[in-house]
Amino acid sequence: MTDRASHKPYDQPTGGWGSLKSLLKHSVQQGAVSSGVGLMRSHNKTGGYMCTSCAWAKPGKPHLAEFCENGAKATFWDLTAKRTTPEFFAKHKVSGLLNWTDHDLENEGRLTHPMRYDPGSDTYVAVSWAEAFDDIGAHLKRYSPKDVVFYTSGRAALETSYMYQLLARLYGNNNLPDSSNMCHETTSVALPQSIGTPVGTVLLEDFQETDCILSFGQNVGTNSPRLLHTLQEVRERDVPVVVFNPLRERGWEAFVNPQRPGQMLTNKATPIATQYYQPRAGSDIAVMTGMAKALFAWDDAAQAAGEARVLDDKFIAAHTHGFEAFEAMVRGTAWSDIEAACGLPRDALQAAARTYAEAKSVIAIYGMGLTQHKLGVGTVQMLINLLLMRGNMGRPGAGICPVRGHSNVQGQRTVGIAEKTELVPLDKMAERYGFAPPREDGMNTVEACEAIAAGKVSAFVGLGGNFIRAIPERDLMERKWRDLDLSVQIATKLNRTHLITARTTYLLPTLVRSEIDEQATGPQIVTMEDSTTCIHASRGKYRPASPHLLSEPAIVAGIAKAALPENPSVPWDLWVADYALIRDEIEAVFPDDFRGFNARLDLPGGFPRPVAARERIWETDTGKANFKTPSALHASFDSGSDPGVLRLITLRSNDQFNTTIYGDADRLRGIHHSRMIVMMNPKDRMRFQIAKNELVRLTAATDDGVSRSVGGLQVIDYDIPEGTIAAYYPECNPLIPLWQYAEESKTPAAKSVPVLVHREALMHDG
Ligand SMILES: Nc1nc2c(c(=O)[nH]1)N[C@H]1C(S)=C(S)[C@@H](COP(=O)(O)OP(=O)(O)OC[C@H]3O[C@@H](n4cnc5c(=O)[nH]c(N)nc54)[C@H](O)[C@@H]3O)O[C@H]1N2
Ligand SMILES: Nc1nc2c(c(=O)[nH]1)N[C@H]1C(S)=C(S)[C@@H](COP(=O)(O)OP(=O)(O)OC[C@H]3O[C@@H](n4cnc5c(=O)[nH]c(N)nc54)[C@H](O)[C@@H]3O)O[C@H]1N2
Ligand SMILES: [Mo]
Repeated sequence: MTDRASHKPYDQPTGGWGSLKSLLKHSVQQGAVSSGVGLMRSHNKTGGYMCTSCAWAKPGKPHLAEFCENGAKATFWDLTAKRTTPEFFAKHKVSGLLNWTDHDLENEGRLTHPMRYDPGSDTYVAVSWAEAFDDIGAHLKRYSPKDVVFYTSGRAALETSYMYQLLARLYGNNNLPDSSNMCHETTSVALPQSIGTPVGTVLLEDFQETDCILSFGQNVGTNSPRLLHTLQEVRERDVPVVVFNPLRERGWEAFVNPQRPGQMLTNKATPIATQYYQPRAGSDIAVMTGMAKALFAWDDAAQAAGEARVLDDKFIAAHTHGFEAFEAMVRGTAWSDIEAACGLPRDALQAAARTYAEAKSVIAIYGMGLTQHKLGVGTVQMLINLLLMRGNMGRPGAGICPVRGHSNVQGQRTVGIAEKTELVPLDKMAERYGFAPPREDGMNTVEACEAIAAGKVSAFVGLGGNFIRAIPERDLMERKWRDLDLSVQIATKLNRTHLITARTTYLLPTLVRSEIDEQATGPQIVTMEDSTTCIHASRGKYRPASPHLLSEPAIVAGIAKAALPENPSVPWDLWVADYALIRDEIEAVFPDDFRGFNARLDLPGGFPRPVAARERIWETDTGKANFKTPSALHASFDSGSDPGVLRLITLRSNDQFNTTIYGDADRLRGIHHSRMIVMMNPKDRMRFQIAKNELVRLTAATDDGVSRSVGGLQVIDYDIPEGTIAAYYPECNPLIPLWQYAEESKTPAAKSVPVLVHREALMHDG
């Protein structure tokens, strides 16, 4: 990779030829065993495998190609011809590999053998599975159970996840942090308080009936491109789409569907957003307060004139609680404060509110732009308030639609991966497996980091993911990680977490979802839950990357058998031989969600779990849908009135899946050749007397005595509000203090991090 970035705003649509070109490039570079044709046959199709990229819904009547550029990229990288073998590890000392980039590490291809770190030679050496399990088991037996952490990244299937949470509980803790702790945990905390469900209420068919879509803080073109198929259909019915995002994300602007030959030939894009607003980072509560204020004013006028109400007063009276306090807050907030907080003028917010008020049924979509803030929970609840004002909950074409990240992140929670005991049917598990489950809440991701930093964790088992790259406070965490006694990493590709070794470190390679999972009773099926609560079966189609790989259920069982006393009610080997038996266990423990599980696996479009709020049944403390009044207009950490403090958004490029970096092209933002950039409004750049493309260093604007900094960032003039800047995750994670997380959900506040900017030239000059 070259180190200087180029930037030329991208004027092409999302999808279209640009996406086909990129897809082809990755197919060739990875020499993948799959091809476009293979993808068309099996990808996201009933009888095929489910995409490992995002969690967006898979329709019952799939398109000819039910995949997108980024799903295809993820699959080509999974099915790559490249291999990271014992010979590779023999050639490369781990301390040397620490200088490699994220891209270069994973670009070595699939791991092939179980490996153990050998401190003497500073290399990984191959071990047998039996040896690995025996030693891991012997280690685990030595620790106090509360000192071990069982992390999951959101890819593992429902079957694996169920076994994994049972392993943790039989071992003696609820320490089950999940990637969702860094992601939609805010949703999982906010929605139950407001509407009594931890998940979204919208099904794919609601998009056919909706009259308006509001979108906040989600980058559809990159992170859930298949949703664009749905949005295109929505736009063809002339339904307005109102977008709030500090950046003008290309996916929300223009889309050419690669599956429509006519559209490909003319390259005439479907415009997606009908209104696009660019608020400051962290200011969505102010935006929504402004919209609500407009609704109240129009409702007053309508009542005075004896016309139809703007608010759904009948719904509010019959179904909600807390309206008066919410109304008082909105009416009591001055327009000038709202405008100052979000940087948008009153008439812009009124125009957005007008579109909302004129639509009968409205869907609100959101992503990390709302969840990863100090007041993320309050922000999501404010969005619910807006929907409740007009009864947009629990009827067709309306509701809340959090767009989840990892392909089974939502499902893992459903089957018991949770550190909070109140979310898990422990009594049922106690009875079924004849044991006394630990009753104390376990650690989430931030708490696990705190405990590791405090030297209180003995062992960390990671079921997928790249923990150290994904979390905040990287410098401290990399140092403290070395004090762990044991690190066990179940993975498909080499990443930096594997290179920060503990006293004993194992790297256990596993299958990817598109590979055939052959067990004693034949090829196995696994299942996952999409963003809209629908459960799908997935069958691998390709030969495993190496004969030495084990499936995730087999690895979990291997560790469990070595670490735990025998328990006849938990027949690990039988479960691994036939995953249908695990599904029976899931059904027995979660009967409402999984009734008839094995029989309903292949329902086209998946089978939806019941969500009470869809029926206007509110499983909340009040038995009603709760209006929740936000505590402030701005959701980020207070940076005072110092104009030198900027709010940094850390986000994804179009060429990465989280910490897996496919390349350095962020095509949809027109940024190429380097990820070490910071997007800045030219007015800010000039205010700080920074030259175009100059290199700068960012430091966290904190006064806790810790210095947090990232240098070598090239400033790029960008269409972004003044005072807000943006740069890539994971490069900028060292800037995020561990204590800057969302209140209540503890989701790290990765959007609107308060930072200072320094010119590198000046720093060198002295
Ligand atoms: N190809 C690909 N697909 C992915 C992923 C990937 O890395 N690559 N990751 C997966 C995962 S785990 C997840 S969680 C999702 C993430 O998908 P997204 O939720 O889209 O997450 P980000 O890329 O972090 O982008 C957040 C968006 O919010 C905007 N934003 C930032 N701050 C604010 C704010 O204060 N207010 C508003 N209104 N907007 C704001 C940013 O400009 C950006 O457009 O995608 C999933 N899908
Ligand atoms: N600053 C900042 N930080 C963030 C975010 C942000 O927006 N900004 N986003 C946060 C979010 S939303 C998330 S979800 C986290 C992501 O955190 P993680 O989920 O921990 O990270 P990933 O990058 O998805 O993990 C990639 C690794 O998973 C392994 N892997 C891939 N497929 C499989 C598989 O099928 N099985 C197994 N066992 N392993 C597999 C590979 O070895 C690969 O290297 O990061 C969070 N961190
Ligand atoms: Mo995520």
